Amino acid sequence: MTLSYLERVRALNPLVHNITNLVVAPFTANGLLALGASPFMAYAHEEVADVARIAGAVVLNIGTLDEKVVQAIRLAGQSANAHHVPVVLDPVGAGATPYRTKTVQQLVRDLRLTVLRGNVAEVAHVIGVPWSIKGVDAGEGDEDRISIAERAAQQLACIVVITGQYDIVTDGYQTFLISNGHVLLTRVTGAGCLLSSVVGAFTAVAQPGDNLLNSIVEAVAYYGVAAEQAAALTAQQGPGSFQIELLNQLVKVTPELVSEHARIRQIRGG
Ligand code: ATP
Ligand code: TZP
Ligand code: MG
Ligand code: MG
Repeated sequence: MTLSYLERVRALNPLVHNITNLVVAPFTANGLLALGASPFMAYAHEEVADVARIAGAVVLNIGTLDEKVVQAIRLAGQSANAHHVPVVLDPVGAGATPYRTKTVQQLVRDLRLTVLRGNVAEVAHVIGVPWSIKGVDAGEGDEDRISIAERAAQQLACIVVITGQYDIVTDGYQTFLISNGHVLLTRVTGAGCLLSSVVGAFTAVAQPGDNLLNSIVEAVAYYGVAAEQAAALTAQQGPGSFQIELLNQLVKVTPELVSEHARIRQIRGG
């Protein structure tokens, strides 16, 4: 696979509209800037439709939801759908409470998603499969993770990214496993949320005729390679230094380094 979407993001500096949670907003904005995208956090009901319309991608994240945020998400998503702007949904904590599960299941009925990105428990609950979850962190479940990802992608007609020790990227018919990343990512809050926004930036630069699935695979591998580089430089110090170094590496990692270090395996389709 030629890995060139990263260069395109850096060249085009796409505007990424984020409606995200109050835990991760600054880290997400800094991570998008480090990648080479242009983050915009905008929540007011009076403006979200206008922002979504002009954005390269819209990233919707229910991490600290309330009814005002959910309505902002709905308005931004509807505007993005109407104007053919890609939509990424991060269903943070789906399954943790009935309110989160009900809200996210209603959102996926009302909006057309380009990408759904979450941990296995969150994606399972979006499609009504039981899986243990503690707050925003996935627990254990009985079903096969790959099958959950593929079923979710087929049901929602979108690309699904399930992250964890290894990452699954699928459109329901072609499926890739990516085993980059580092366990220190689990010690930094917002590592998953930032990845959702990075994925959003990659969807923003896809042109008609591009292979969107390949671009998402590249986004996930790029992020994992950046984390590996950051961990190699800071493992002795711990998660605080790692978090800062991750931002540095999101700037420094080149497409060539991604190609060299990516561990990508296609396990279905192709
Ligand atoms: P959770 O809340 O369950 O941690 P999340 O939304 O934070 O989910 P993660 O699944 O942690 O998202 O994924 C974020 C990034 O961390 C991804 O790049 C993923 O590959 C990486 N990652 C997660 N767990 C591990 C691990 N054990 N080893 C290596 N990388 C990991
Ligand atoms: N609580 C509500 S949202 C949030 C927390 C801790 C951030 C979750 O971020 P991530 O990327 O899913 O770990
Ligand atoms: Mg995590
Ligand atoms: Mg998450």
